[in-house]
Amino acid sequence: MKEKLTSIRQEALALIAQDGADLEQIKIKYLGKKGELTAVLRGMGALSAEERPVVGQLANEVRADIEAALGEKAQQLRASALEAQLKAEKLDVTMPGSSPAVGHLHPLTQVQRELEDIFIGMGFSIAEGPEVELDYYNFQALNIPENHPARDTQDTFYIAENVLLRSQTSPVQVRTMEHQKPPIRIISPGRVYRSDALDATHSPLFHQLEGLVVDKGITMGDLKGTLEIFAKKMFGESTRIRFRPHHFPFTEPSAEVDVSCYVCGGKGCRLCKGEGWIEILGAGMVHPFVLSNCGIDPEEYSGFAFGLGVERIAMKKYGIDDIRLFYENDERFLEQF
Ligand code: 2NM
Repeated sequence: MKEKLTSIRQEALALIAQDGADLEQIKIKYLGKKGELTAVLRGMGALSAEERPVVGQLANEVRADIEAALGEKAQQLRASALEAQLKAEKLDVTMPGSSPAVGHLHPLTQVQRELEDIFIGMGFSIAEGPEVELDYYNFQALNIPENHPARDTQDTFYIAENVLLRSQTSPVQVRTMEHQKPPIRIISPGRVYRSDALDATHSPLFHQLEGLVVDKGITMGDLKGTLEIFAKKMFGESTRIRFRPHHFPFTEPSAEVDVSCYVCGGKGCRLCKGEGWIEILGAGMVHPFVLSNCGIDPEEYSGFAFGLGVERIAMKKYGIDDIRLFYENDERFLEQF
């Protein structure tokens, strides 16, 4: 029986020592109710009175040894499992992080803000108004009566007979003159609409920035000086401007205004198509009819106004040849600005 007990111990300890030993299974096999050690103890009744305590003690030692080995092995397994887990979850805090993608303003918004900042710096305030306008404010008050040819070049979208999408931001200027006494010094940036087919240079929705100054004694000299400062701030200090006679129904006299080419300085290049000049805005002295339509006495006050297209300026500034790129929201285009 002693030999049996020693061989049980040897066998059990060898099994426990093996890699991947199933400890629960080993415990049942040797120490369980139907286990091998229990079977030996049950057979002790057949022993003599002298042998019984000796075998009993050995059996207890074997049980204690097996339990101790099981406990130790279980401890080892837990430790190596923890080590493996820590290794797998190791975090290297010195690794470079992945920075979140940060967006930015749309190029048209950037250019509009740049324009606004220049005029705010010259004492202008920003005025806003509705995009859905009355025929009166978009045309009639601006000296464009029904059947005037300017209604063709500024054809827009009608909501009702006398309600339309504004074709320019001038109605904002009219509304301002109606309720504000001179001196007036405002710019009106915003969306405008024309019934034009979309192509590389036209869009049925685009953005304008118009300016208006009304006070006593305002002259064409004030207009030229203001636009010259604007051109230098926008296109560089060496920029010159040039007025070409033109016609607008709401200004008299009227002009188209060019800036000297900021790429070639006026010699002629690809950007200015060999001209040396780039057309950027329209301007003029506010027509006396427009002033009196708005309740301002043209005998007492005079004013100048100008208007420019934000897309046009942005296209020149960035060398973009297709206006549609601004509206497609293709990130490969937008991320370049
Ligand atoms: C332009 C060109 C010339 C203009 C005129 C007015 C108003 F309301 F005062 F009459 N606002 N804007 C104007 C003048 C706009 O855009 C090319």
